[in-house]
Amino acid sequence: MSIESIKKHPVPAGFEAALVTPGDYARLYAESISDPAGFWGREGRRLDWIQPYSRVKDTDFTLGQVSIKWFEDGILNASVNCIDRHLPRRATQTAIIFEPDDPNQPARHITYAELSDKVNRFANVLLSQGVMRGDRVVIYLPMIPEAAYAMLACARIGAIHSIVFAGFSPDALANRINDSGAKLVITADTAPRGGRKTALKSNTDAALLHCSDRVRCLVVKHTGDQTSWIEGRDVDVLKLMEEVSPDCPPRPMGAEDPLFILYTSGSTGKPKGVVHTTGGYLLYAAMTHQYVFDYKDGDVFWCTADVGWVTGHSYIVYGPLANGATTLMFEGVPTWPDAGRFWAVCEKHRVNQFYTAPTAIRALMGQGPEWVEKHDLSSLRVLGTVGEPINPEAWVWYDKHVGKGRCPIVDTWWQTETGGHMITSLPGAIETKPGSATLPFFGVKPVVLDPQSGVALDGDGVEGVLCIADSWPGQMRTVWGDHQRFMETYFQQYPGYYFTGDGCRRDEDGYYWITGRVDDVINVSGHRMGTAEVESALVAHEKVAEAAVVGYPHPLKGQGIYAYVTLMNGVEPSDGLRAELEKWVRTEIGPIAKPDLIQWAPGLPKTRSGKIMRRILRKIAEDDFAALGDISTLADPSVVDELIENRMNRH
Ligand code: 6R9
Repeated sequence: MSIESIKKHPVPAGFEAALVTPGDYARLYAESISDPAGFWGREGRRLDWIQPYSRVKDTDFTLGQVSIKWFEDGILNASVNCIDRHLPRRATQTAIIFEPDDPNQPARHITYAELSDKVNRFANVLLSQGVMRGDRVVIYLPMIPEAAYAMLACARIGAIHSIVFAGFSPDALANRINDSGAKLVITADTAPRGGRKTALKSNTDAALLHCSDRVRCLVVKHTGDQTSWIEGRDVDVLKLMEEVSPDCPPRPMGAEDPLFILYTSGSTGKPKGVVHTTGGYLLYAAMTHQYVFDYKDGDVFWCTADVGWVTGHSYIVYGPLANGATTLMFEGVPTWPDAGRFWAVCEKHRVNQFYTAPTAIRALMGQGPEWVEKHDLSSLRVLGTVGEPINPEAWVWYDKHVGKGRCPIVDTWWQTETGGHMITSLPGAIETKPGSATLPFFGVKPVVLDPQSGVALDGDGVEGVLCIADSWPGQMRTVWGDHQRFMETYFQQYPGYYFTGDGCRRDEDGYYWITGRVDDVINVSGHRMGTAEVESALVAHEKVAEAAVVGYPHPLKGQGIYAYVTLMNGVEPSDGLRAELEKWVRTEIGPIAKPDLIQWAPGLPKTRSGKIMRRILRKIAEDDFAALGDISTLADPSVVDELIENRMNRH
C-alpha cells in the first residue's frame, strides 16, 4: 500500500461550529501569505498592549544580516496578558489544575485570582533577591504550579527565564547557568515522579560548585524532604512569599525584549540557547493554542509535556493562560501506578483537549486497550500529538481507542525554534491522514528543497529538506550570546530560507509528511539529542578512546541511541564496563541520553582525512547493511566487516 493511498479521515461530526471552518482556513491562509502585515497586524490585537504597535513585520532572512522583529514599537507585559487582563471576568475560574504524582493526594484547582496572588508574590521575592529587568533566572523545577508561577513572575519583572528540564544532570544544569549568565536558580527539595524521587536540590548543589558563587538558589519546599542548606545562598521561597506584598506592578516590556531562553540540542556538541521574545511569541502561542485545539471558553486543556520543553512553555503555560483557559499540569508519568493513569486523569477532570507524544501512545498501546476502556473518556473532543512523526498504527489506535473515532487528531509539527505549531491540521477545517502533519498554519510558508542543489521543488509529490520561506511571529530571534551561530545554523546552508533540519515530503494532495532529522540530531521519545553531545560525554570517560553515536529505529522511543565505542589501549570490554558507561552518560547529561546499545568497536570507519563515515554506522545500526554504498574511500574498509559481524542484537 503506498502511503498516498491512505485515505483521508474526514472532519468528524460535531465540528461544523469549529473556530476555523474549511472556508475560513483557505481564506485566512491566503490572506496571511499575501498580506502578512495586515493579517498579523489584526491578530496582534489578541494581546493587551500598554502601548500599541505601529510597525508589524520587519524581518530579513538575508545571510549575514538576519534580523527578525515583530510589533517592534509595541509595549506589553506577558504576565498581564496571562493573568491580570482575565481577572475582571475570570477571577474565580480555574487557571491551573494540578494533578499530583500520587493519585491519592488531592488535585488542586488554582483560580486566576490565586494565580495572580502567587505570581505577584513570587515576583516580589525575585525583586528582593536583586533580580532586575534583563537578568537571567534558571528554573530547575518539576511539574508543579510553582514552575508556572516562577515563569510568570520573571515575565512580570522583565527577567528572562531559562528552564532546565528536571531530568537533566548537575553538569547540564551548570552549563546552562553559566552560558546564560544566570543570577539565580530556582529549584525544589525533591521531586516525586512515578513514585520515585529525584533529588533536585542536591543536583543543584552539585551544579553550583561549577558556577559563580554569586548565584543564589531559591528552593521550593515541595515534599518537605531534608536537604542541605547554605545560609546566605539558599532561600526558602514559599516562606518568603508569605512575607512579601501580594502586589507587584508589571514592568512594561518591549515586544522584542527576550521572554525566555530555552536550550536545545543541535548537530554540534554544545546546546544552543534559543531566544524567544515577548510580543510575537506570546501572540503565536495563544493563537495556535486556540485554533489548533479548537479551544473554547470553559474547556479543560491538558498537554502532558514537561515545562522543561518548549511544548510545556507554549501549551501548558503561555498559550492557554493568554487565552484565559483552564490548563492541567500533571506531575506524574503515564504508566504509574498503572497504565490507565492518563485516562483516569482525563476522566477525573473531564479533559476536553488532550495533547501528548507518539512515544507515550506507543507505550500505552503496548499495554492493551483495556486500560483505556476502563475510563469514561466522553469529555474528550480533540486529540493532539507532537514531538516526532507518529506511525500510522499508533495514530489509528489513538483514534479508535482514545478518540472513539469522534475526536479529530491534530498532528502538530513544530520546533523549539518555531515557538508554536507550524504544520498541523485544524479540528474543523482539515481532513487528516495518519502520519501526516497535513497543512501549514496561518502565515507559515513551507518549501521543500532539493538537499543538494537547494532548489525549491515546486508542485506536489516531491521530497527533500523542509525550509520556511518567510518569518512568522513565534520564530526564535537569535542564539543567546551568539547571533553568528544563529545565522550559520539556520540560514547558511539554504540562503534566503529558515532551514528546519527536517526532511519532508509533500504528497499528491499537498500534505506534508515529516521524514525525520537530516542532521546529526536524533529524536528519542520526542526529545532532541545531539549525537555529538552523547559522544563527548562518552569520550570524557577515562577508558574511552573514541565514540560515534547514531540513531536506529526503536519500537517505543521512535529512535534509540546506538553508540560505537573504541576503548583505550589495554582496556578489555565487559558487560560491567558497558553498564558503567551507561551510568556515566546518565550522570553527564541525564537519563534520556543513556545509550540503548553500545557496540565495542576496535576501529571506526573513517575517510582518509579522518572523518567518521556516519552513513555507514547508521546503516549498520539500522540492520540495513546490504545497502552500505561505496566504502572504497575508507582508510581501512575491513573495519566495516568487523562492525557488521559484531553488531548488537536488538530483538
Ligand atoms: C515541539 C518539539 C523538534 C523536532 C522537529 C522534528 C520533530 C516535532 C513533530 C516532529 C514529525 C511532528 N517533530 N513534532 N516530527 N511530526 N508532529 O518537539 O520541539 O524538541 O525542538 O523538537 O522534533 O524533527 O525538528 P523540539
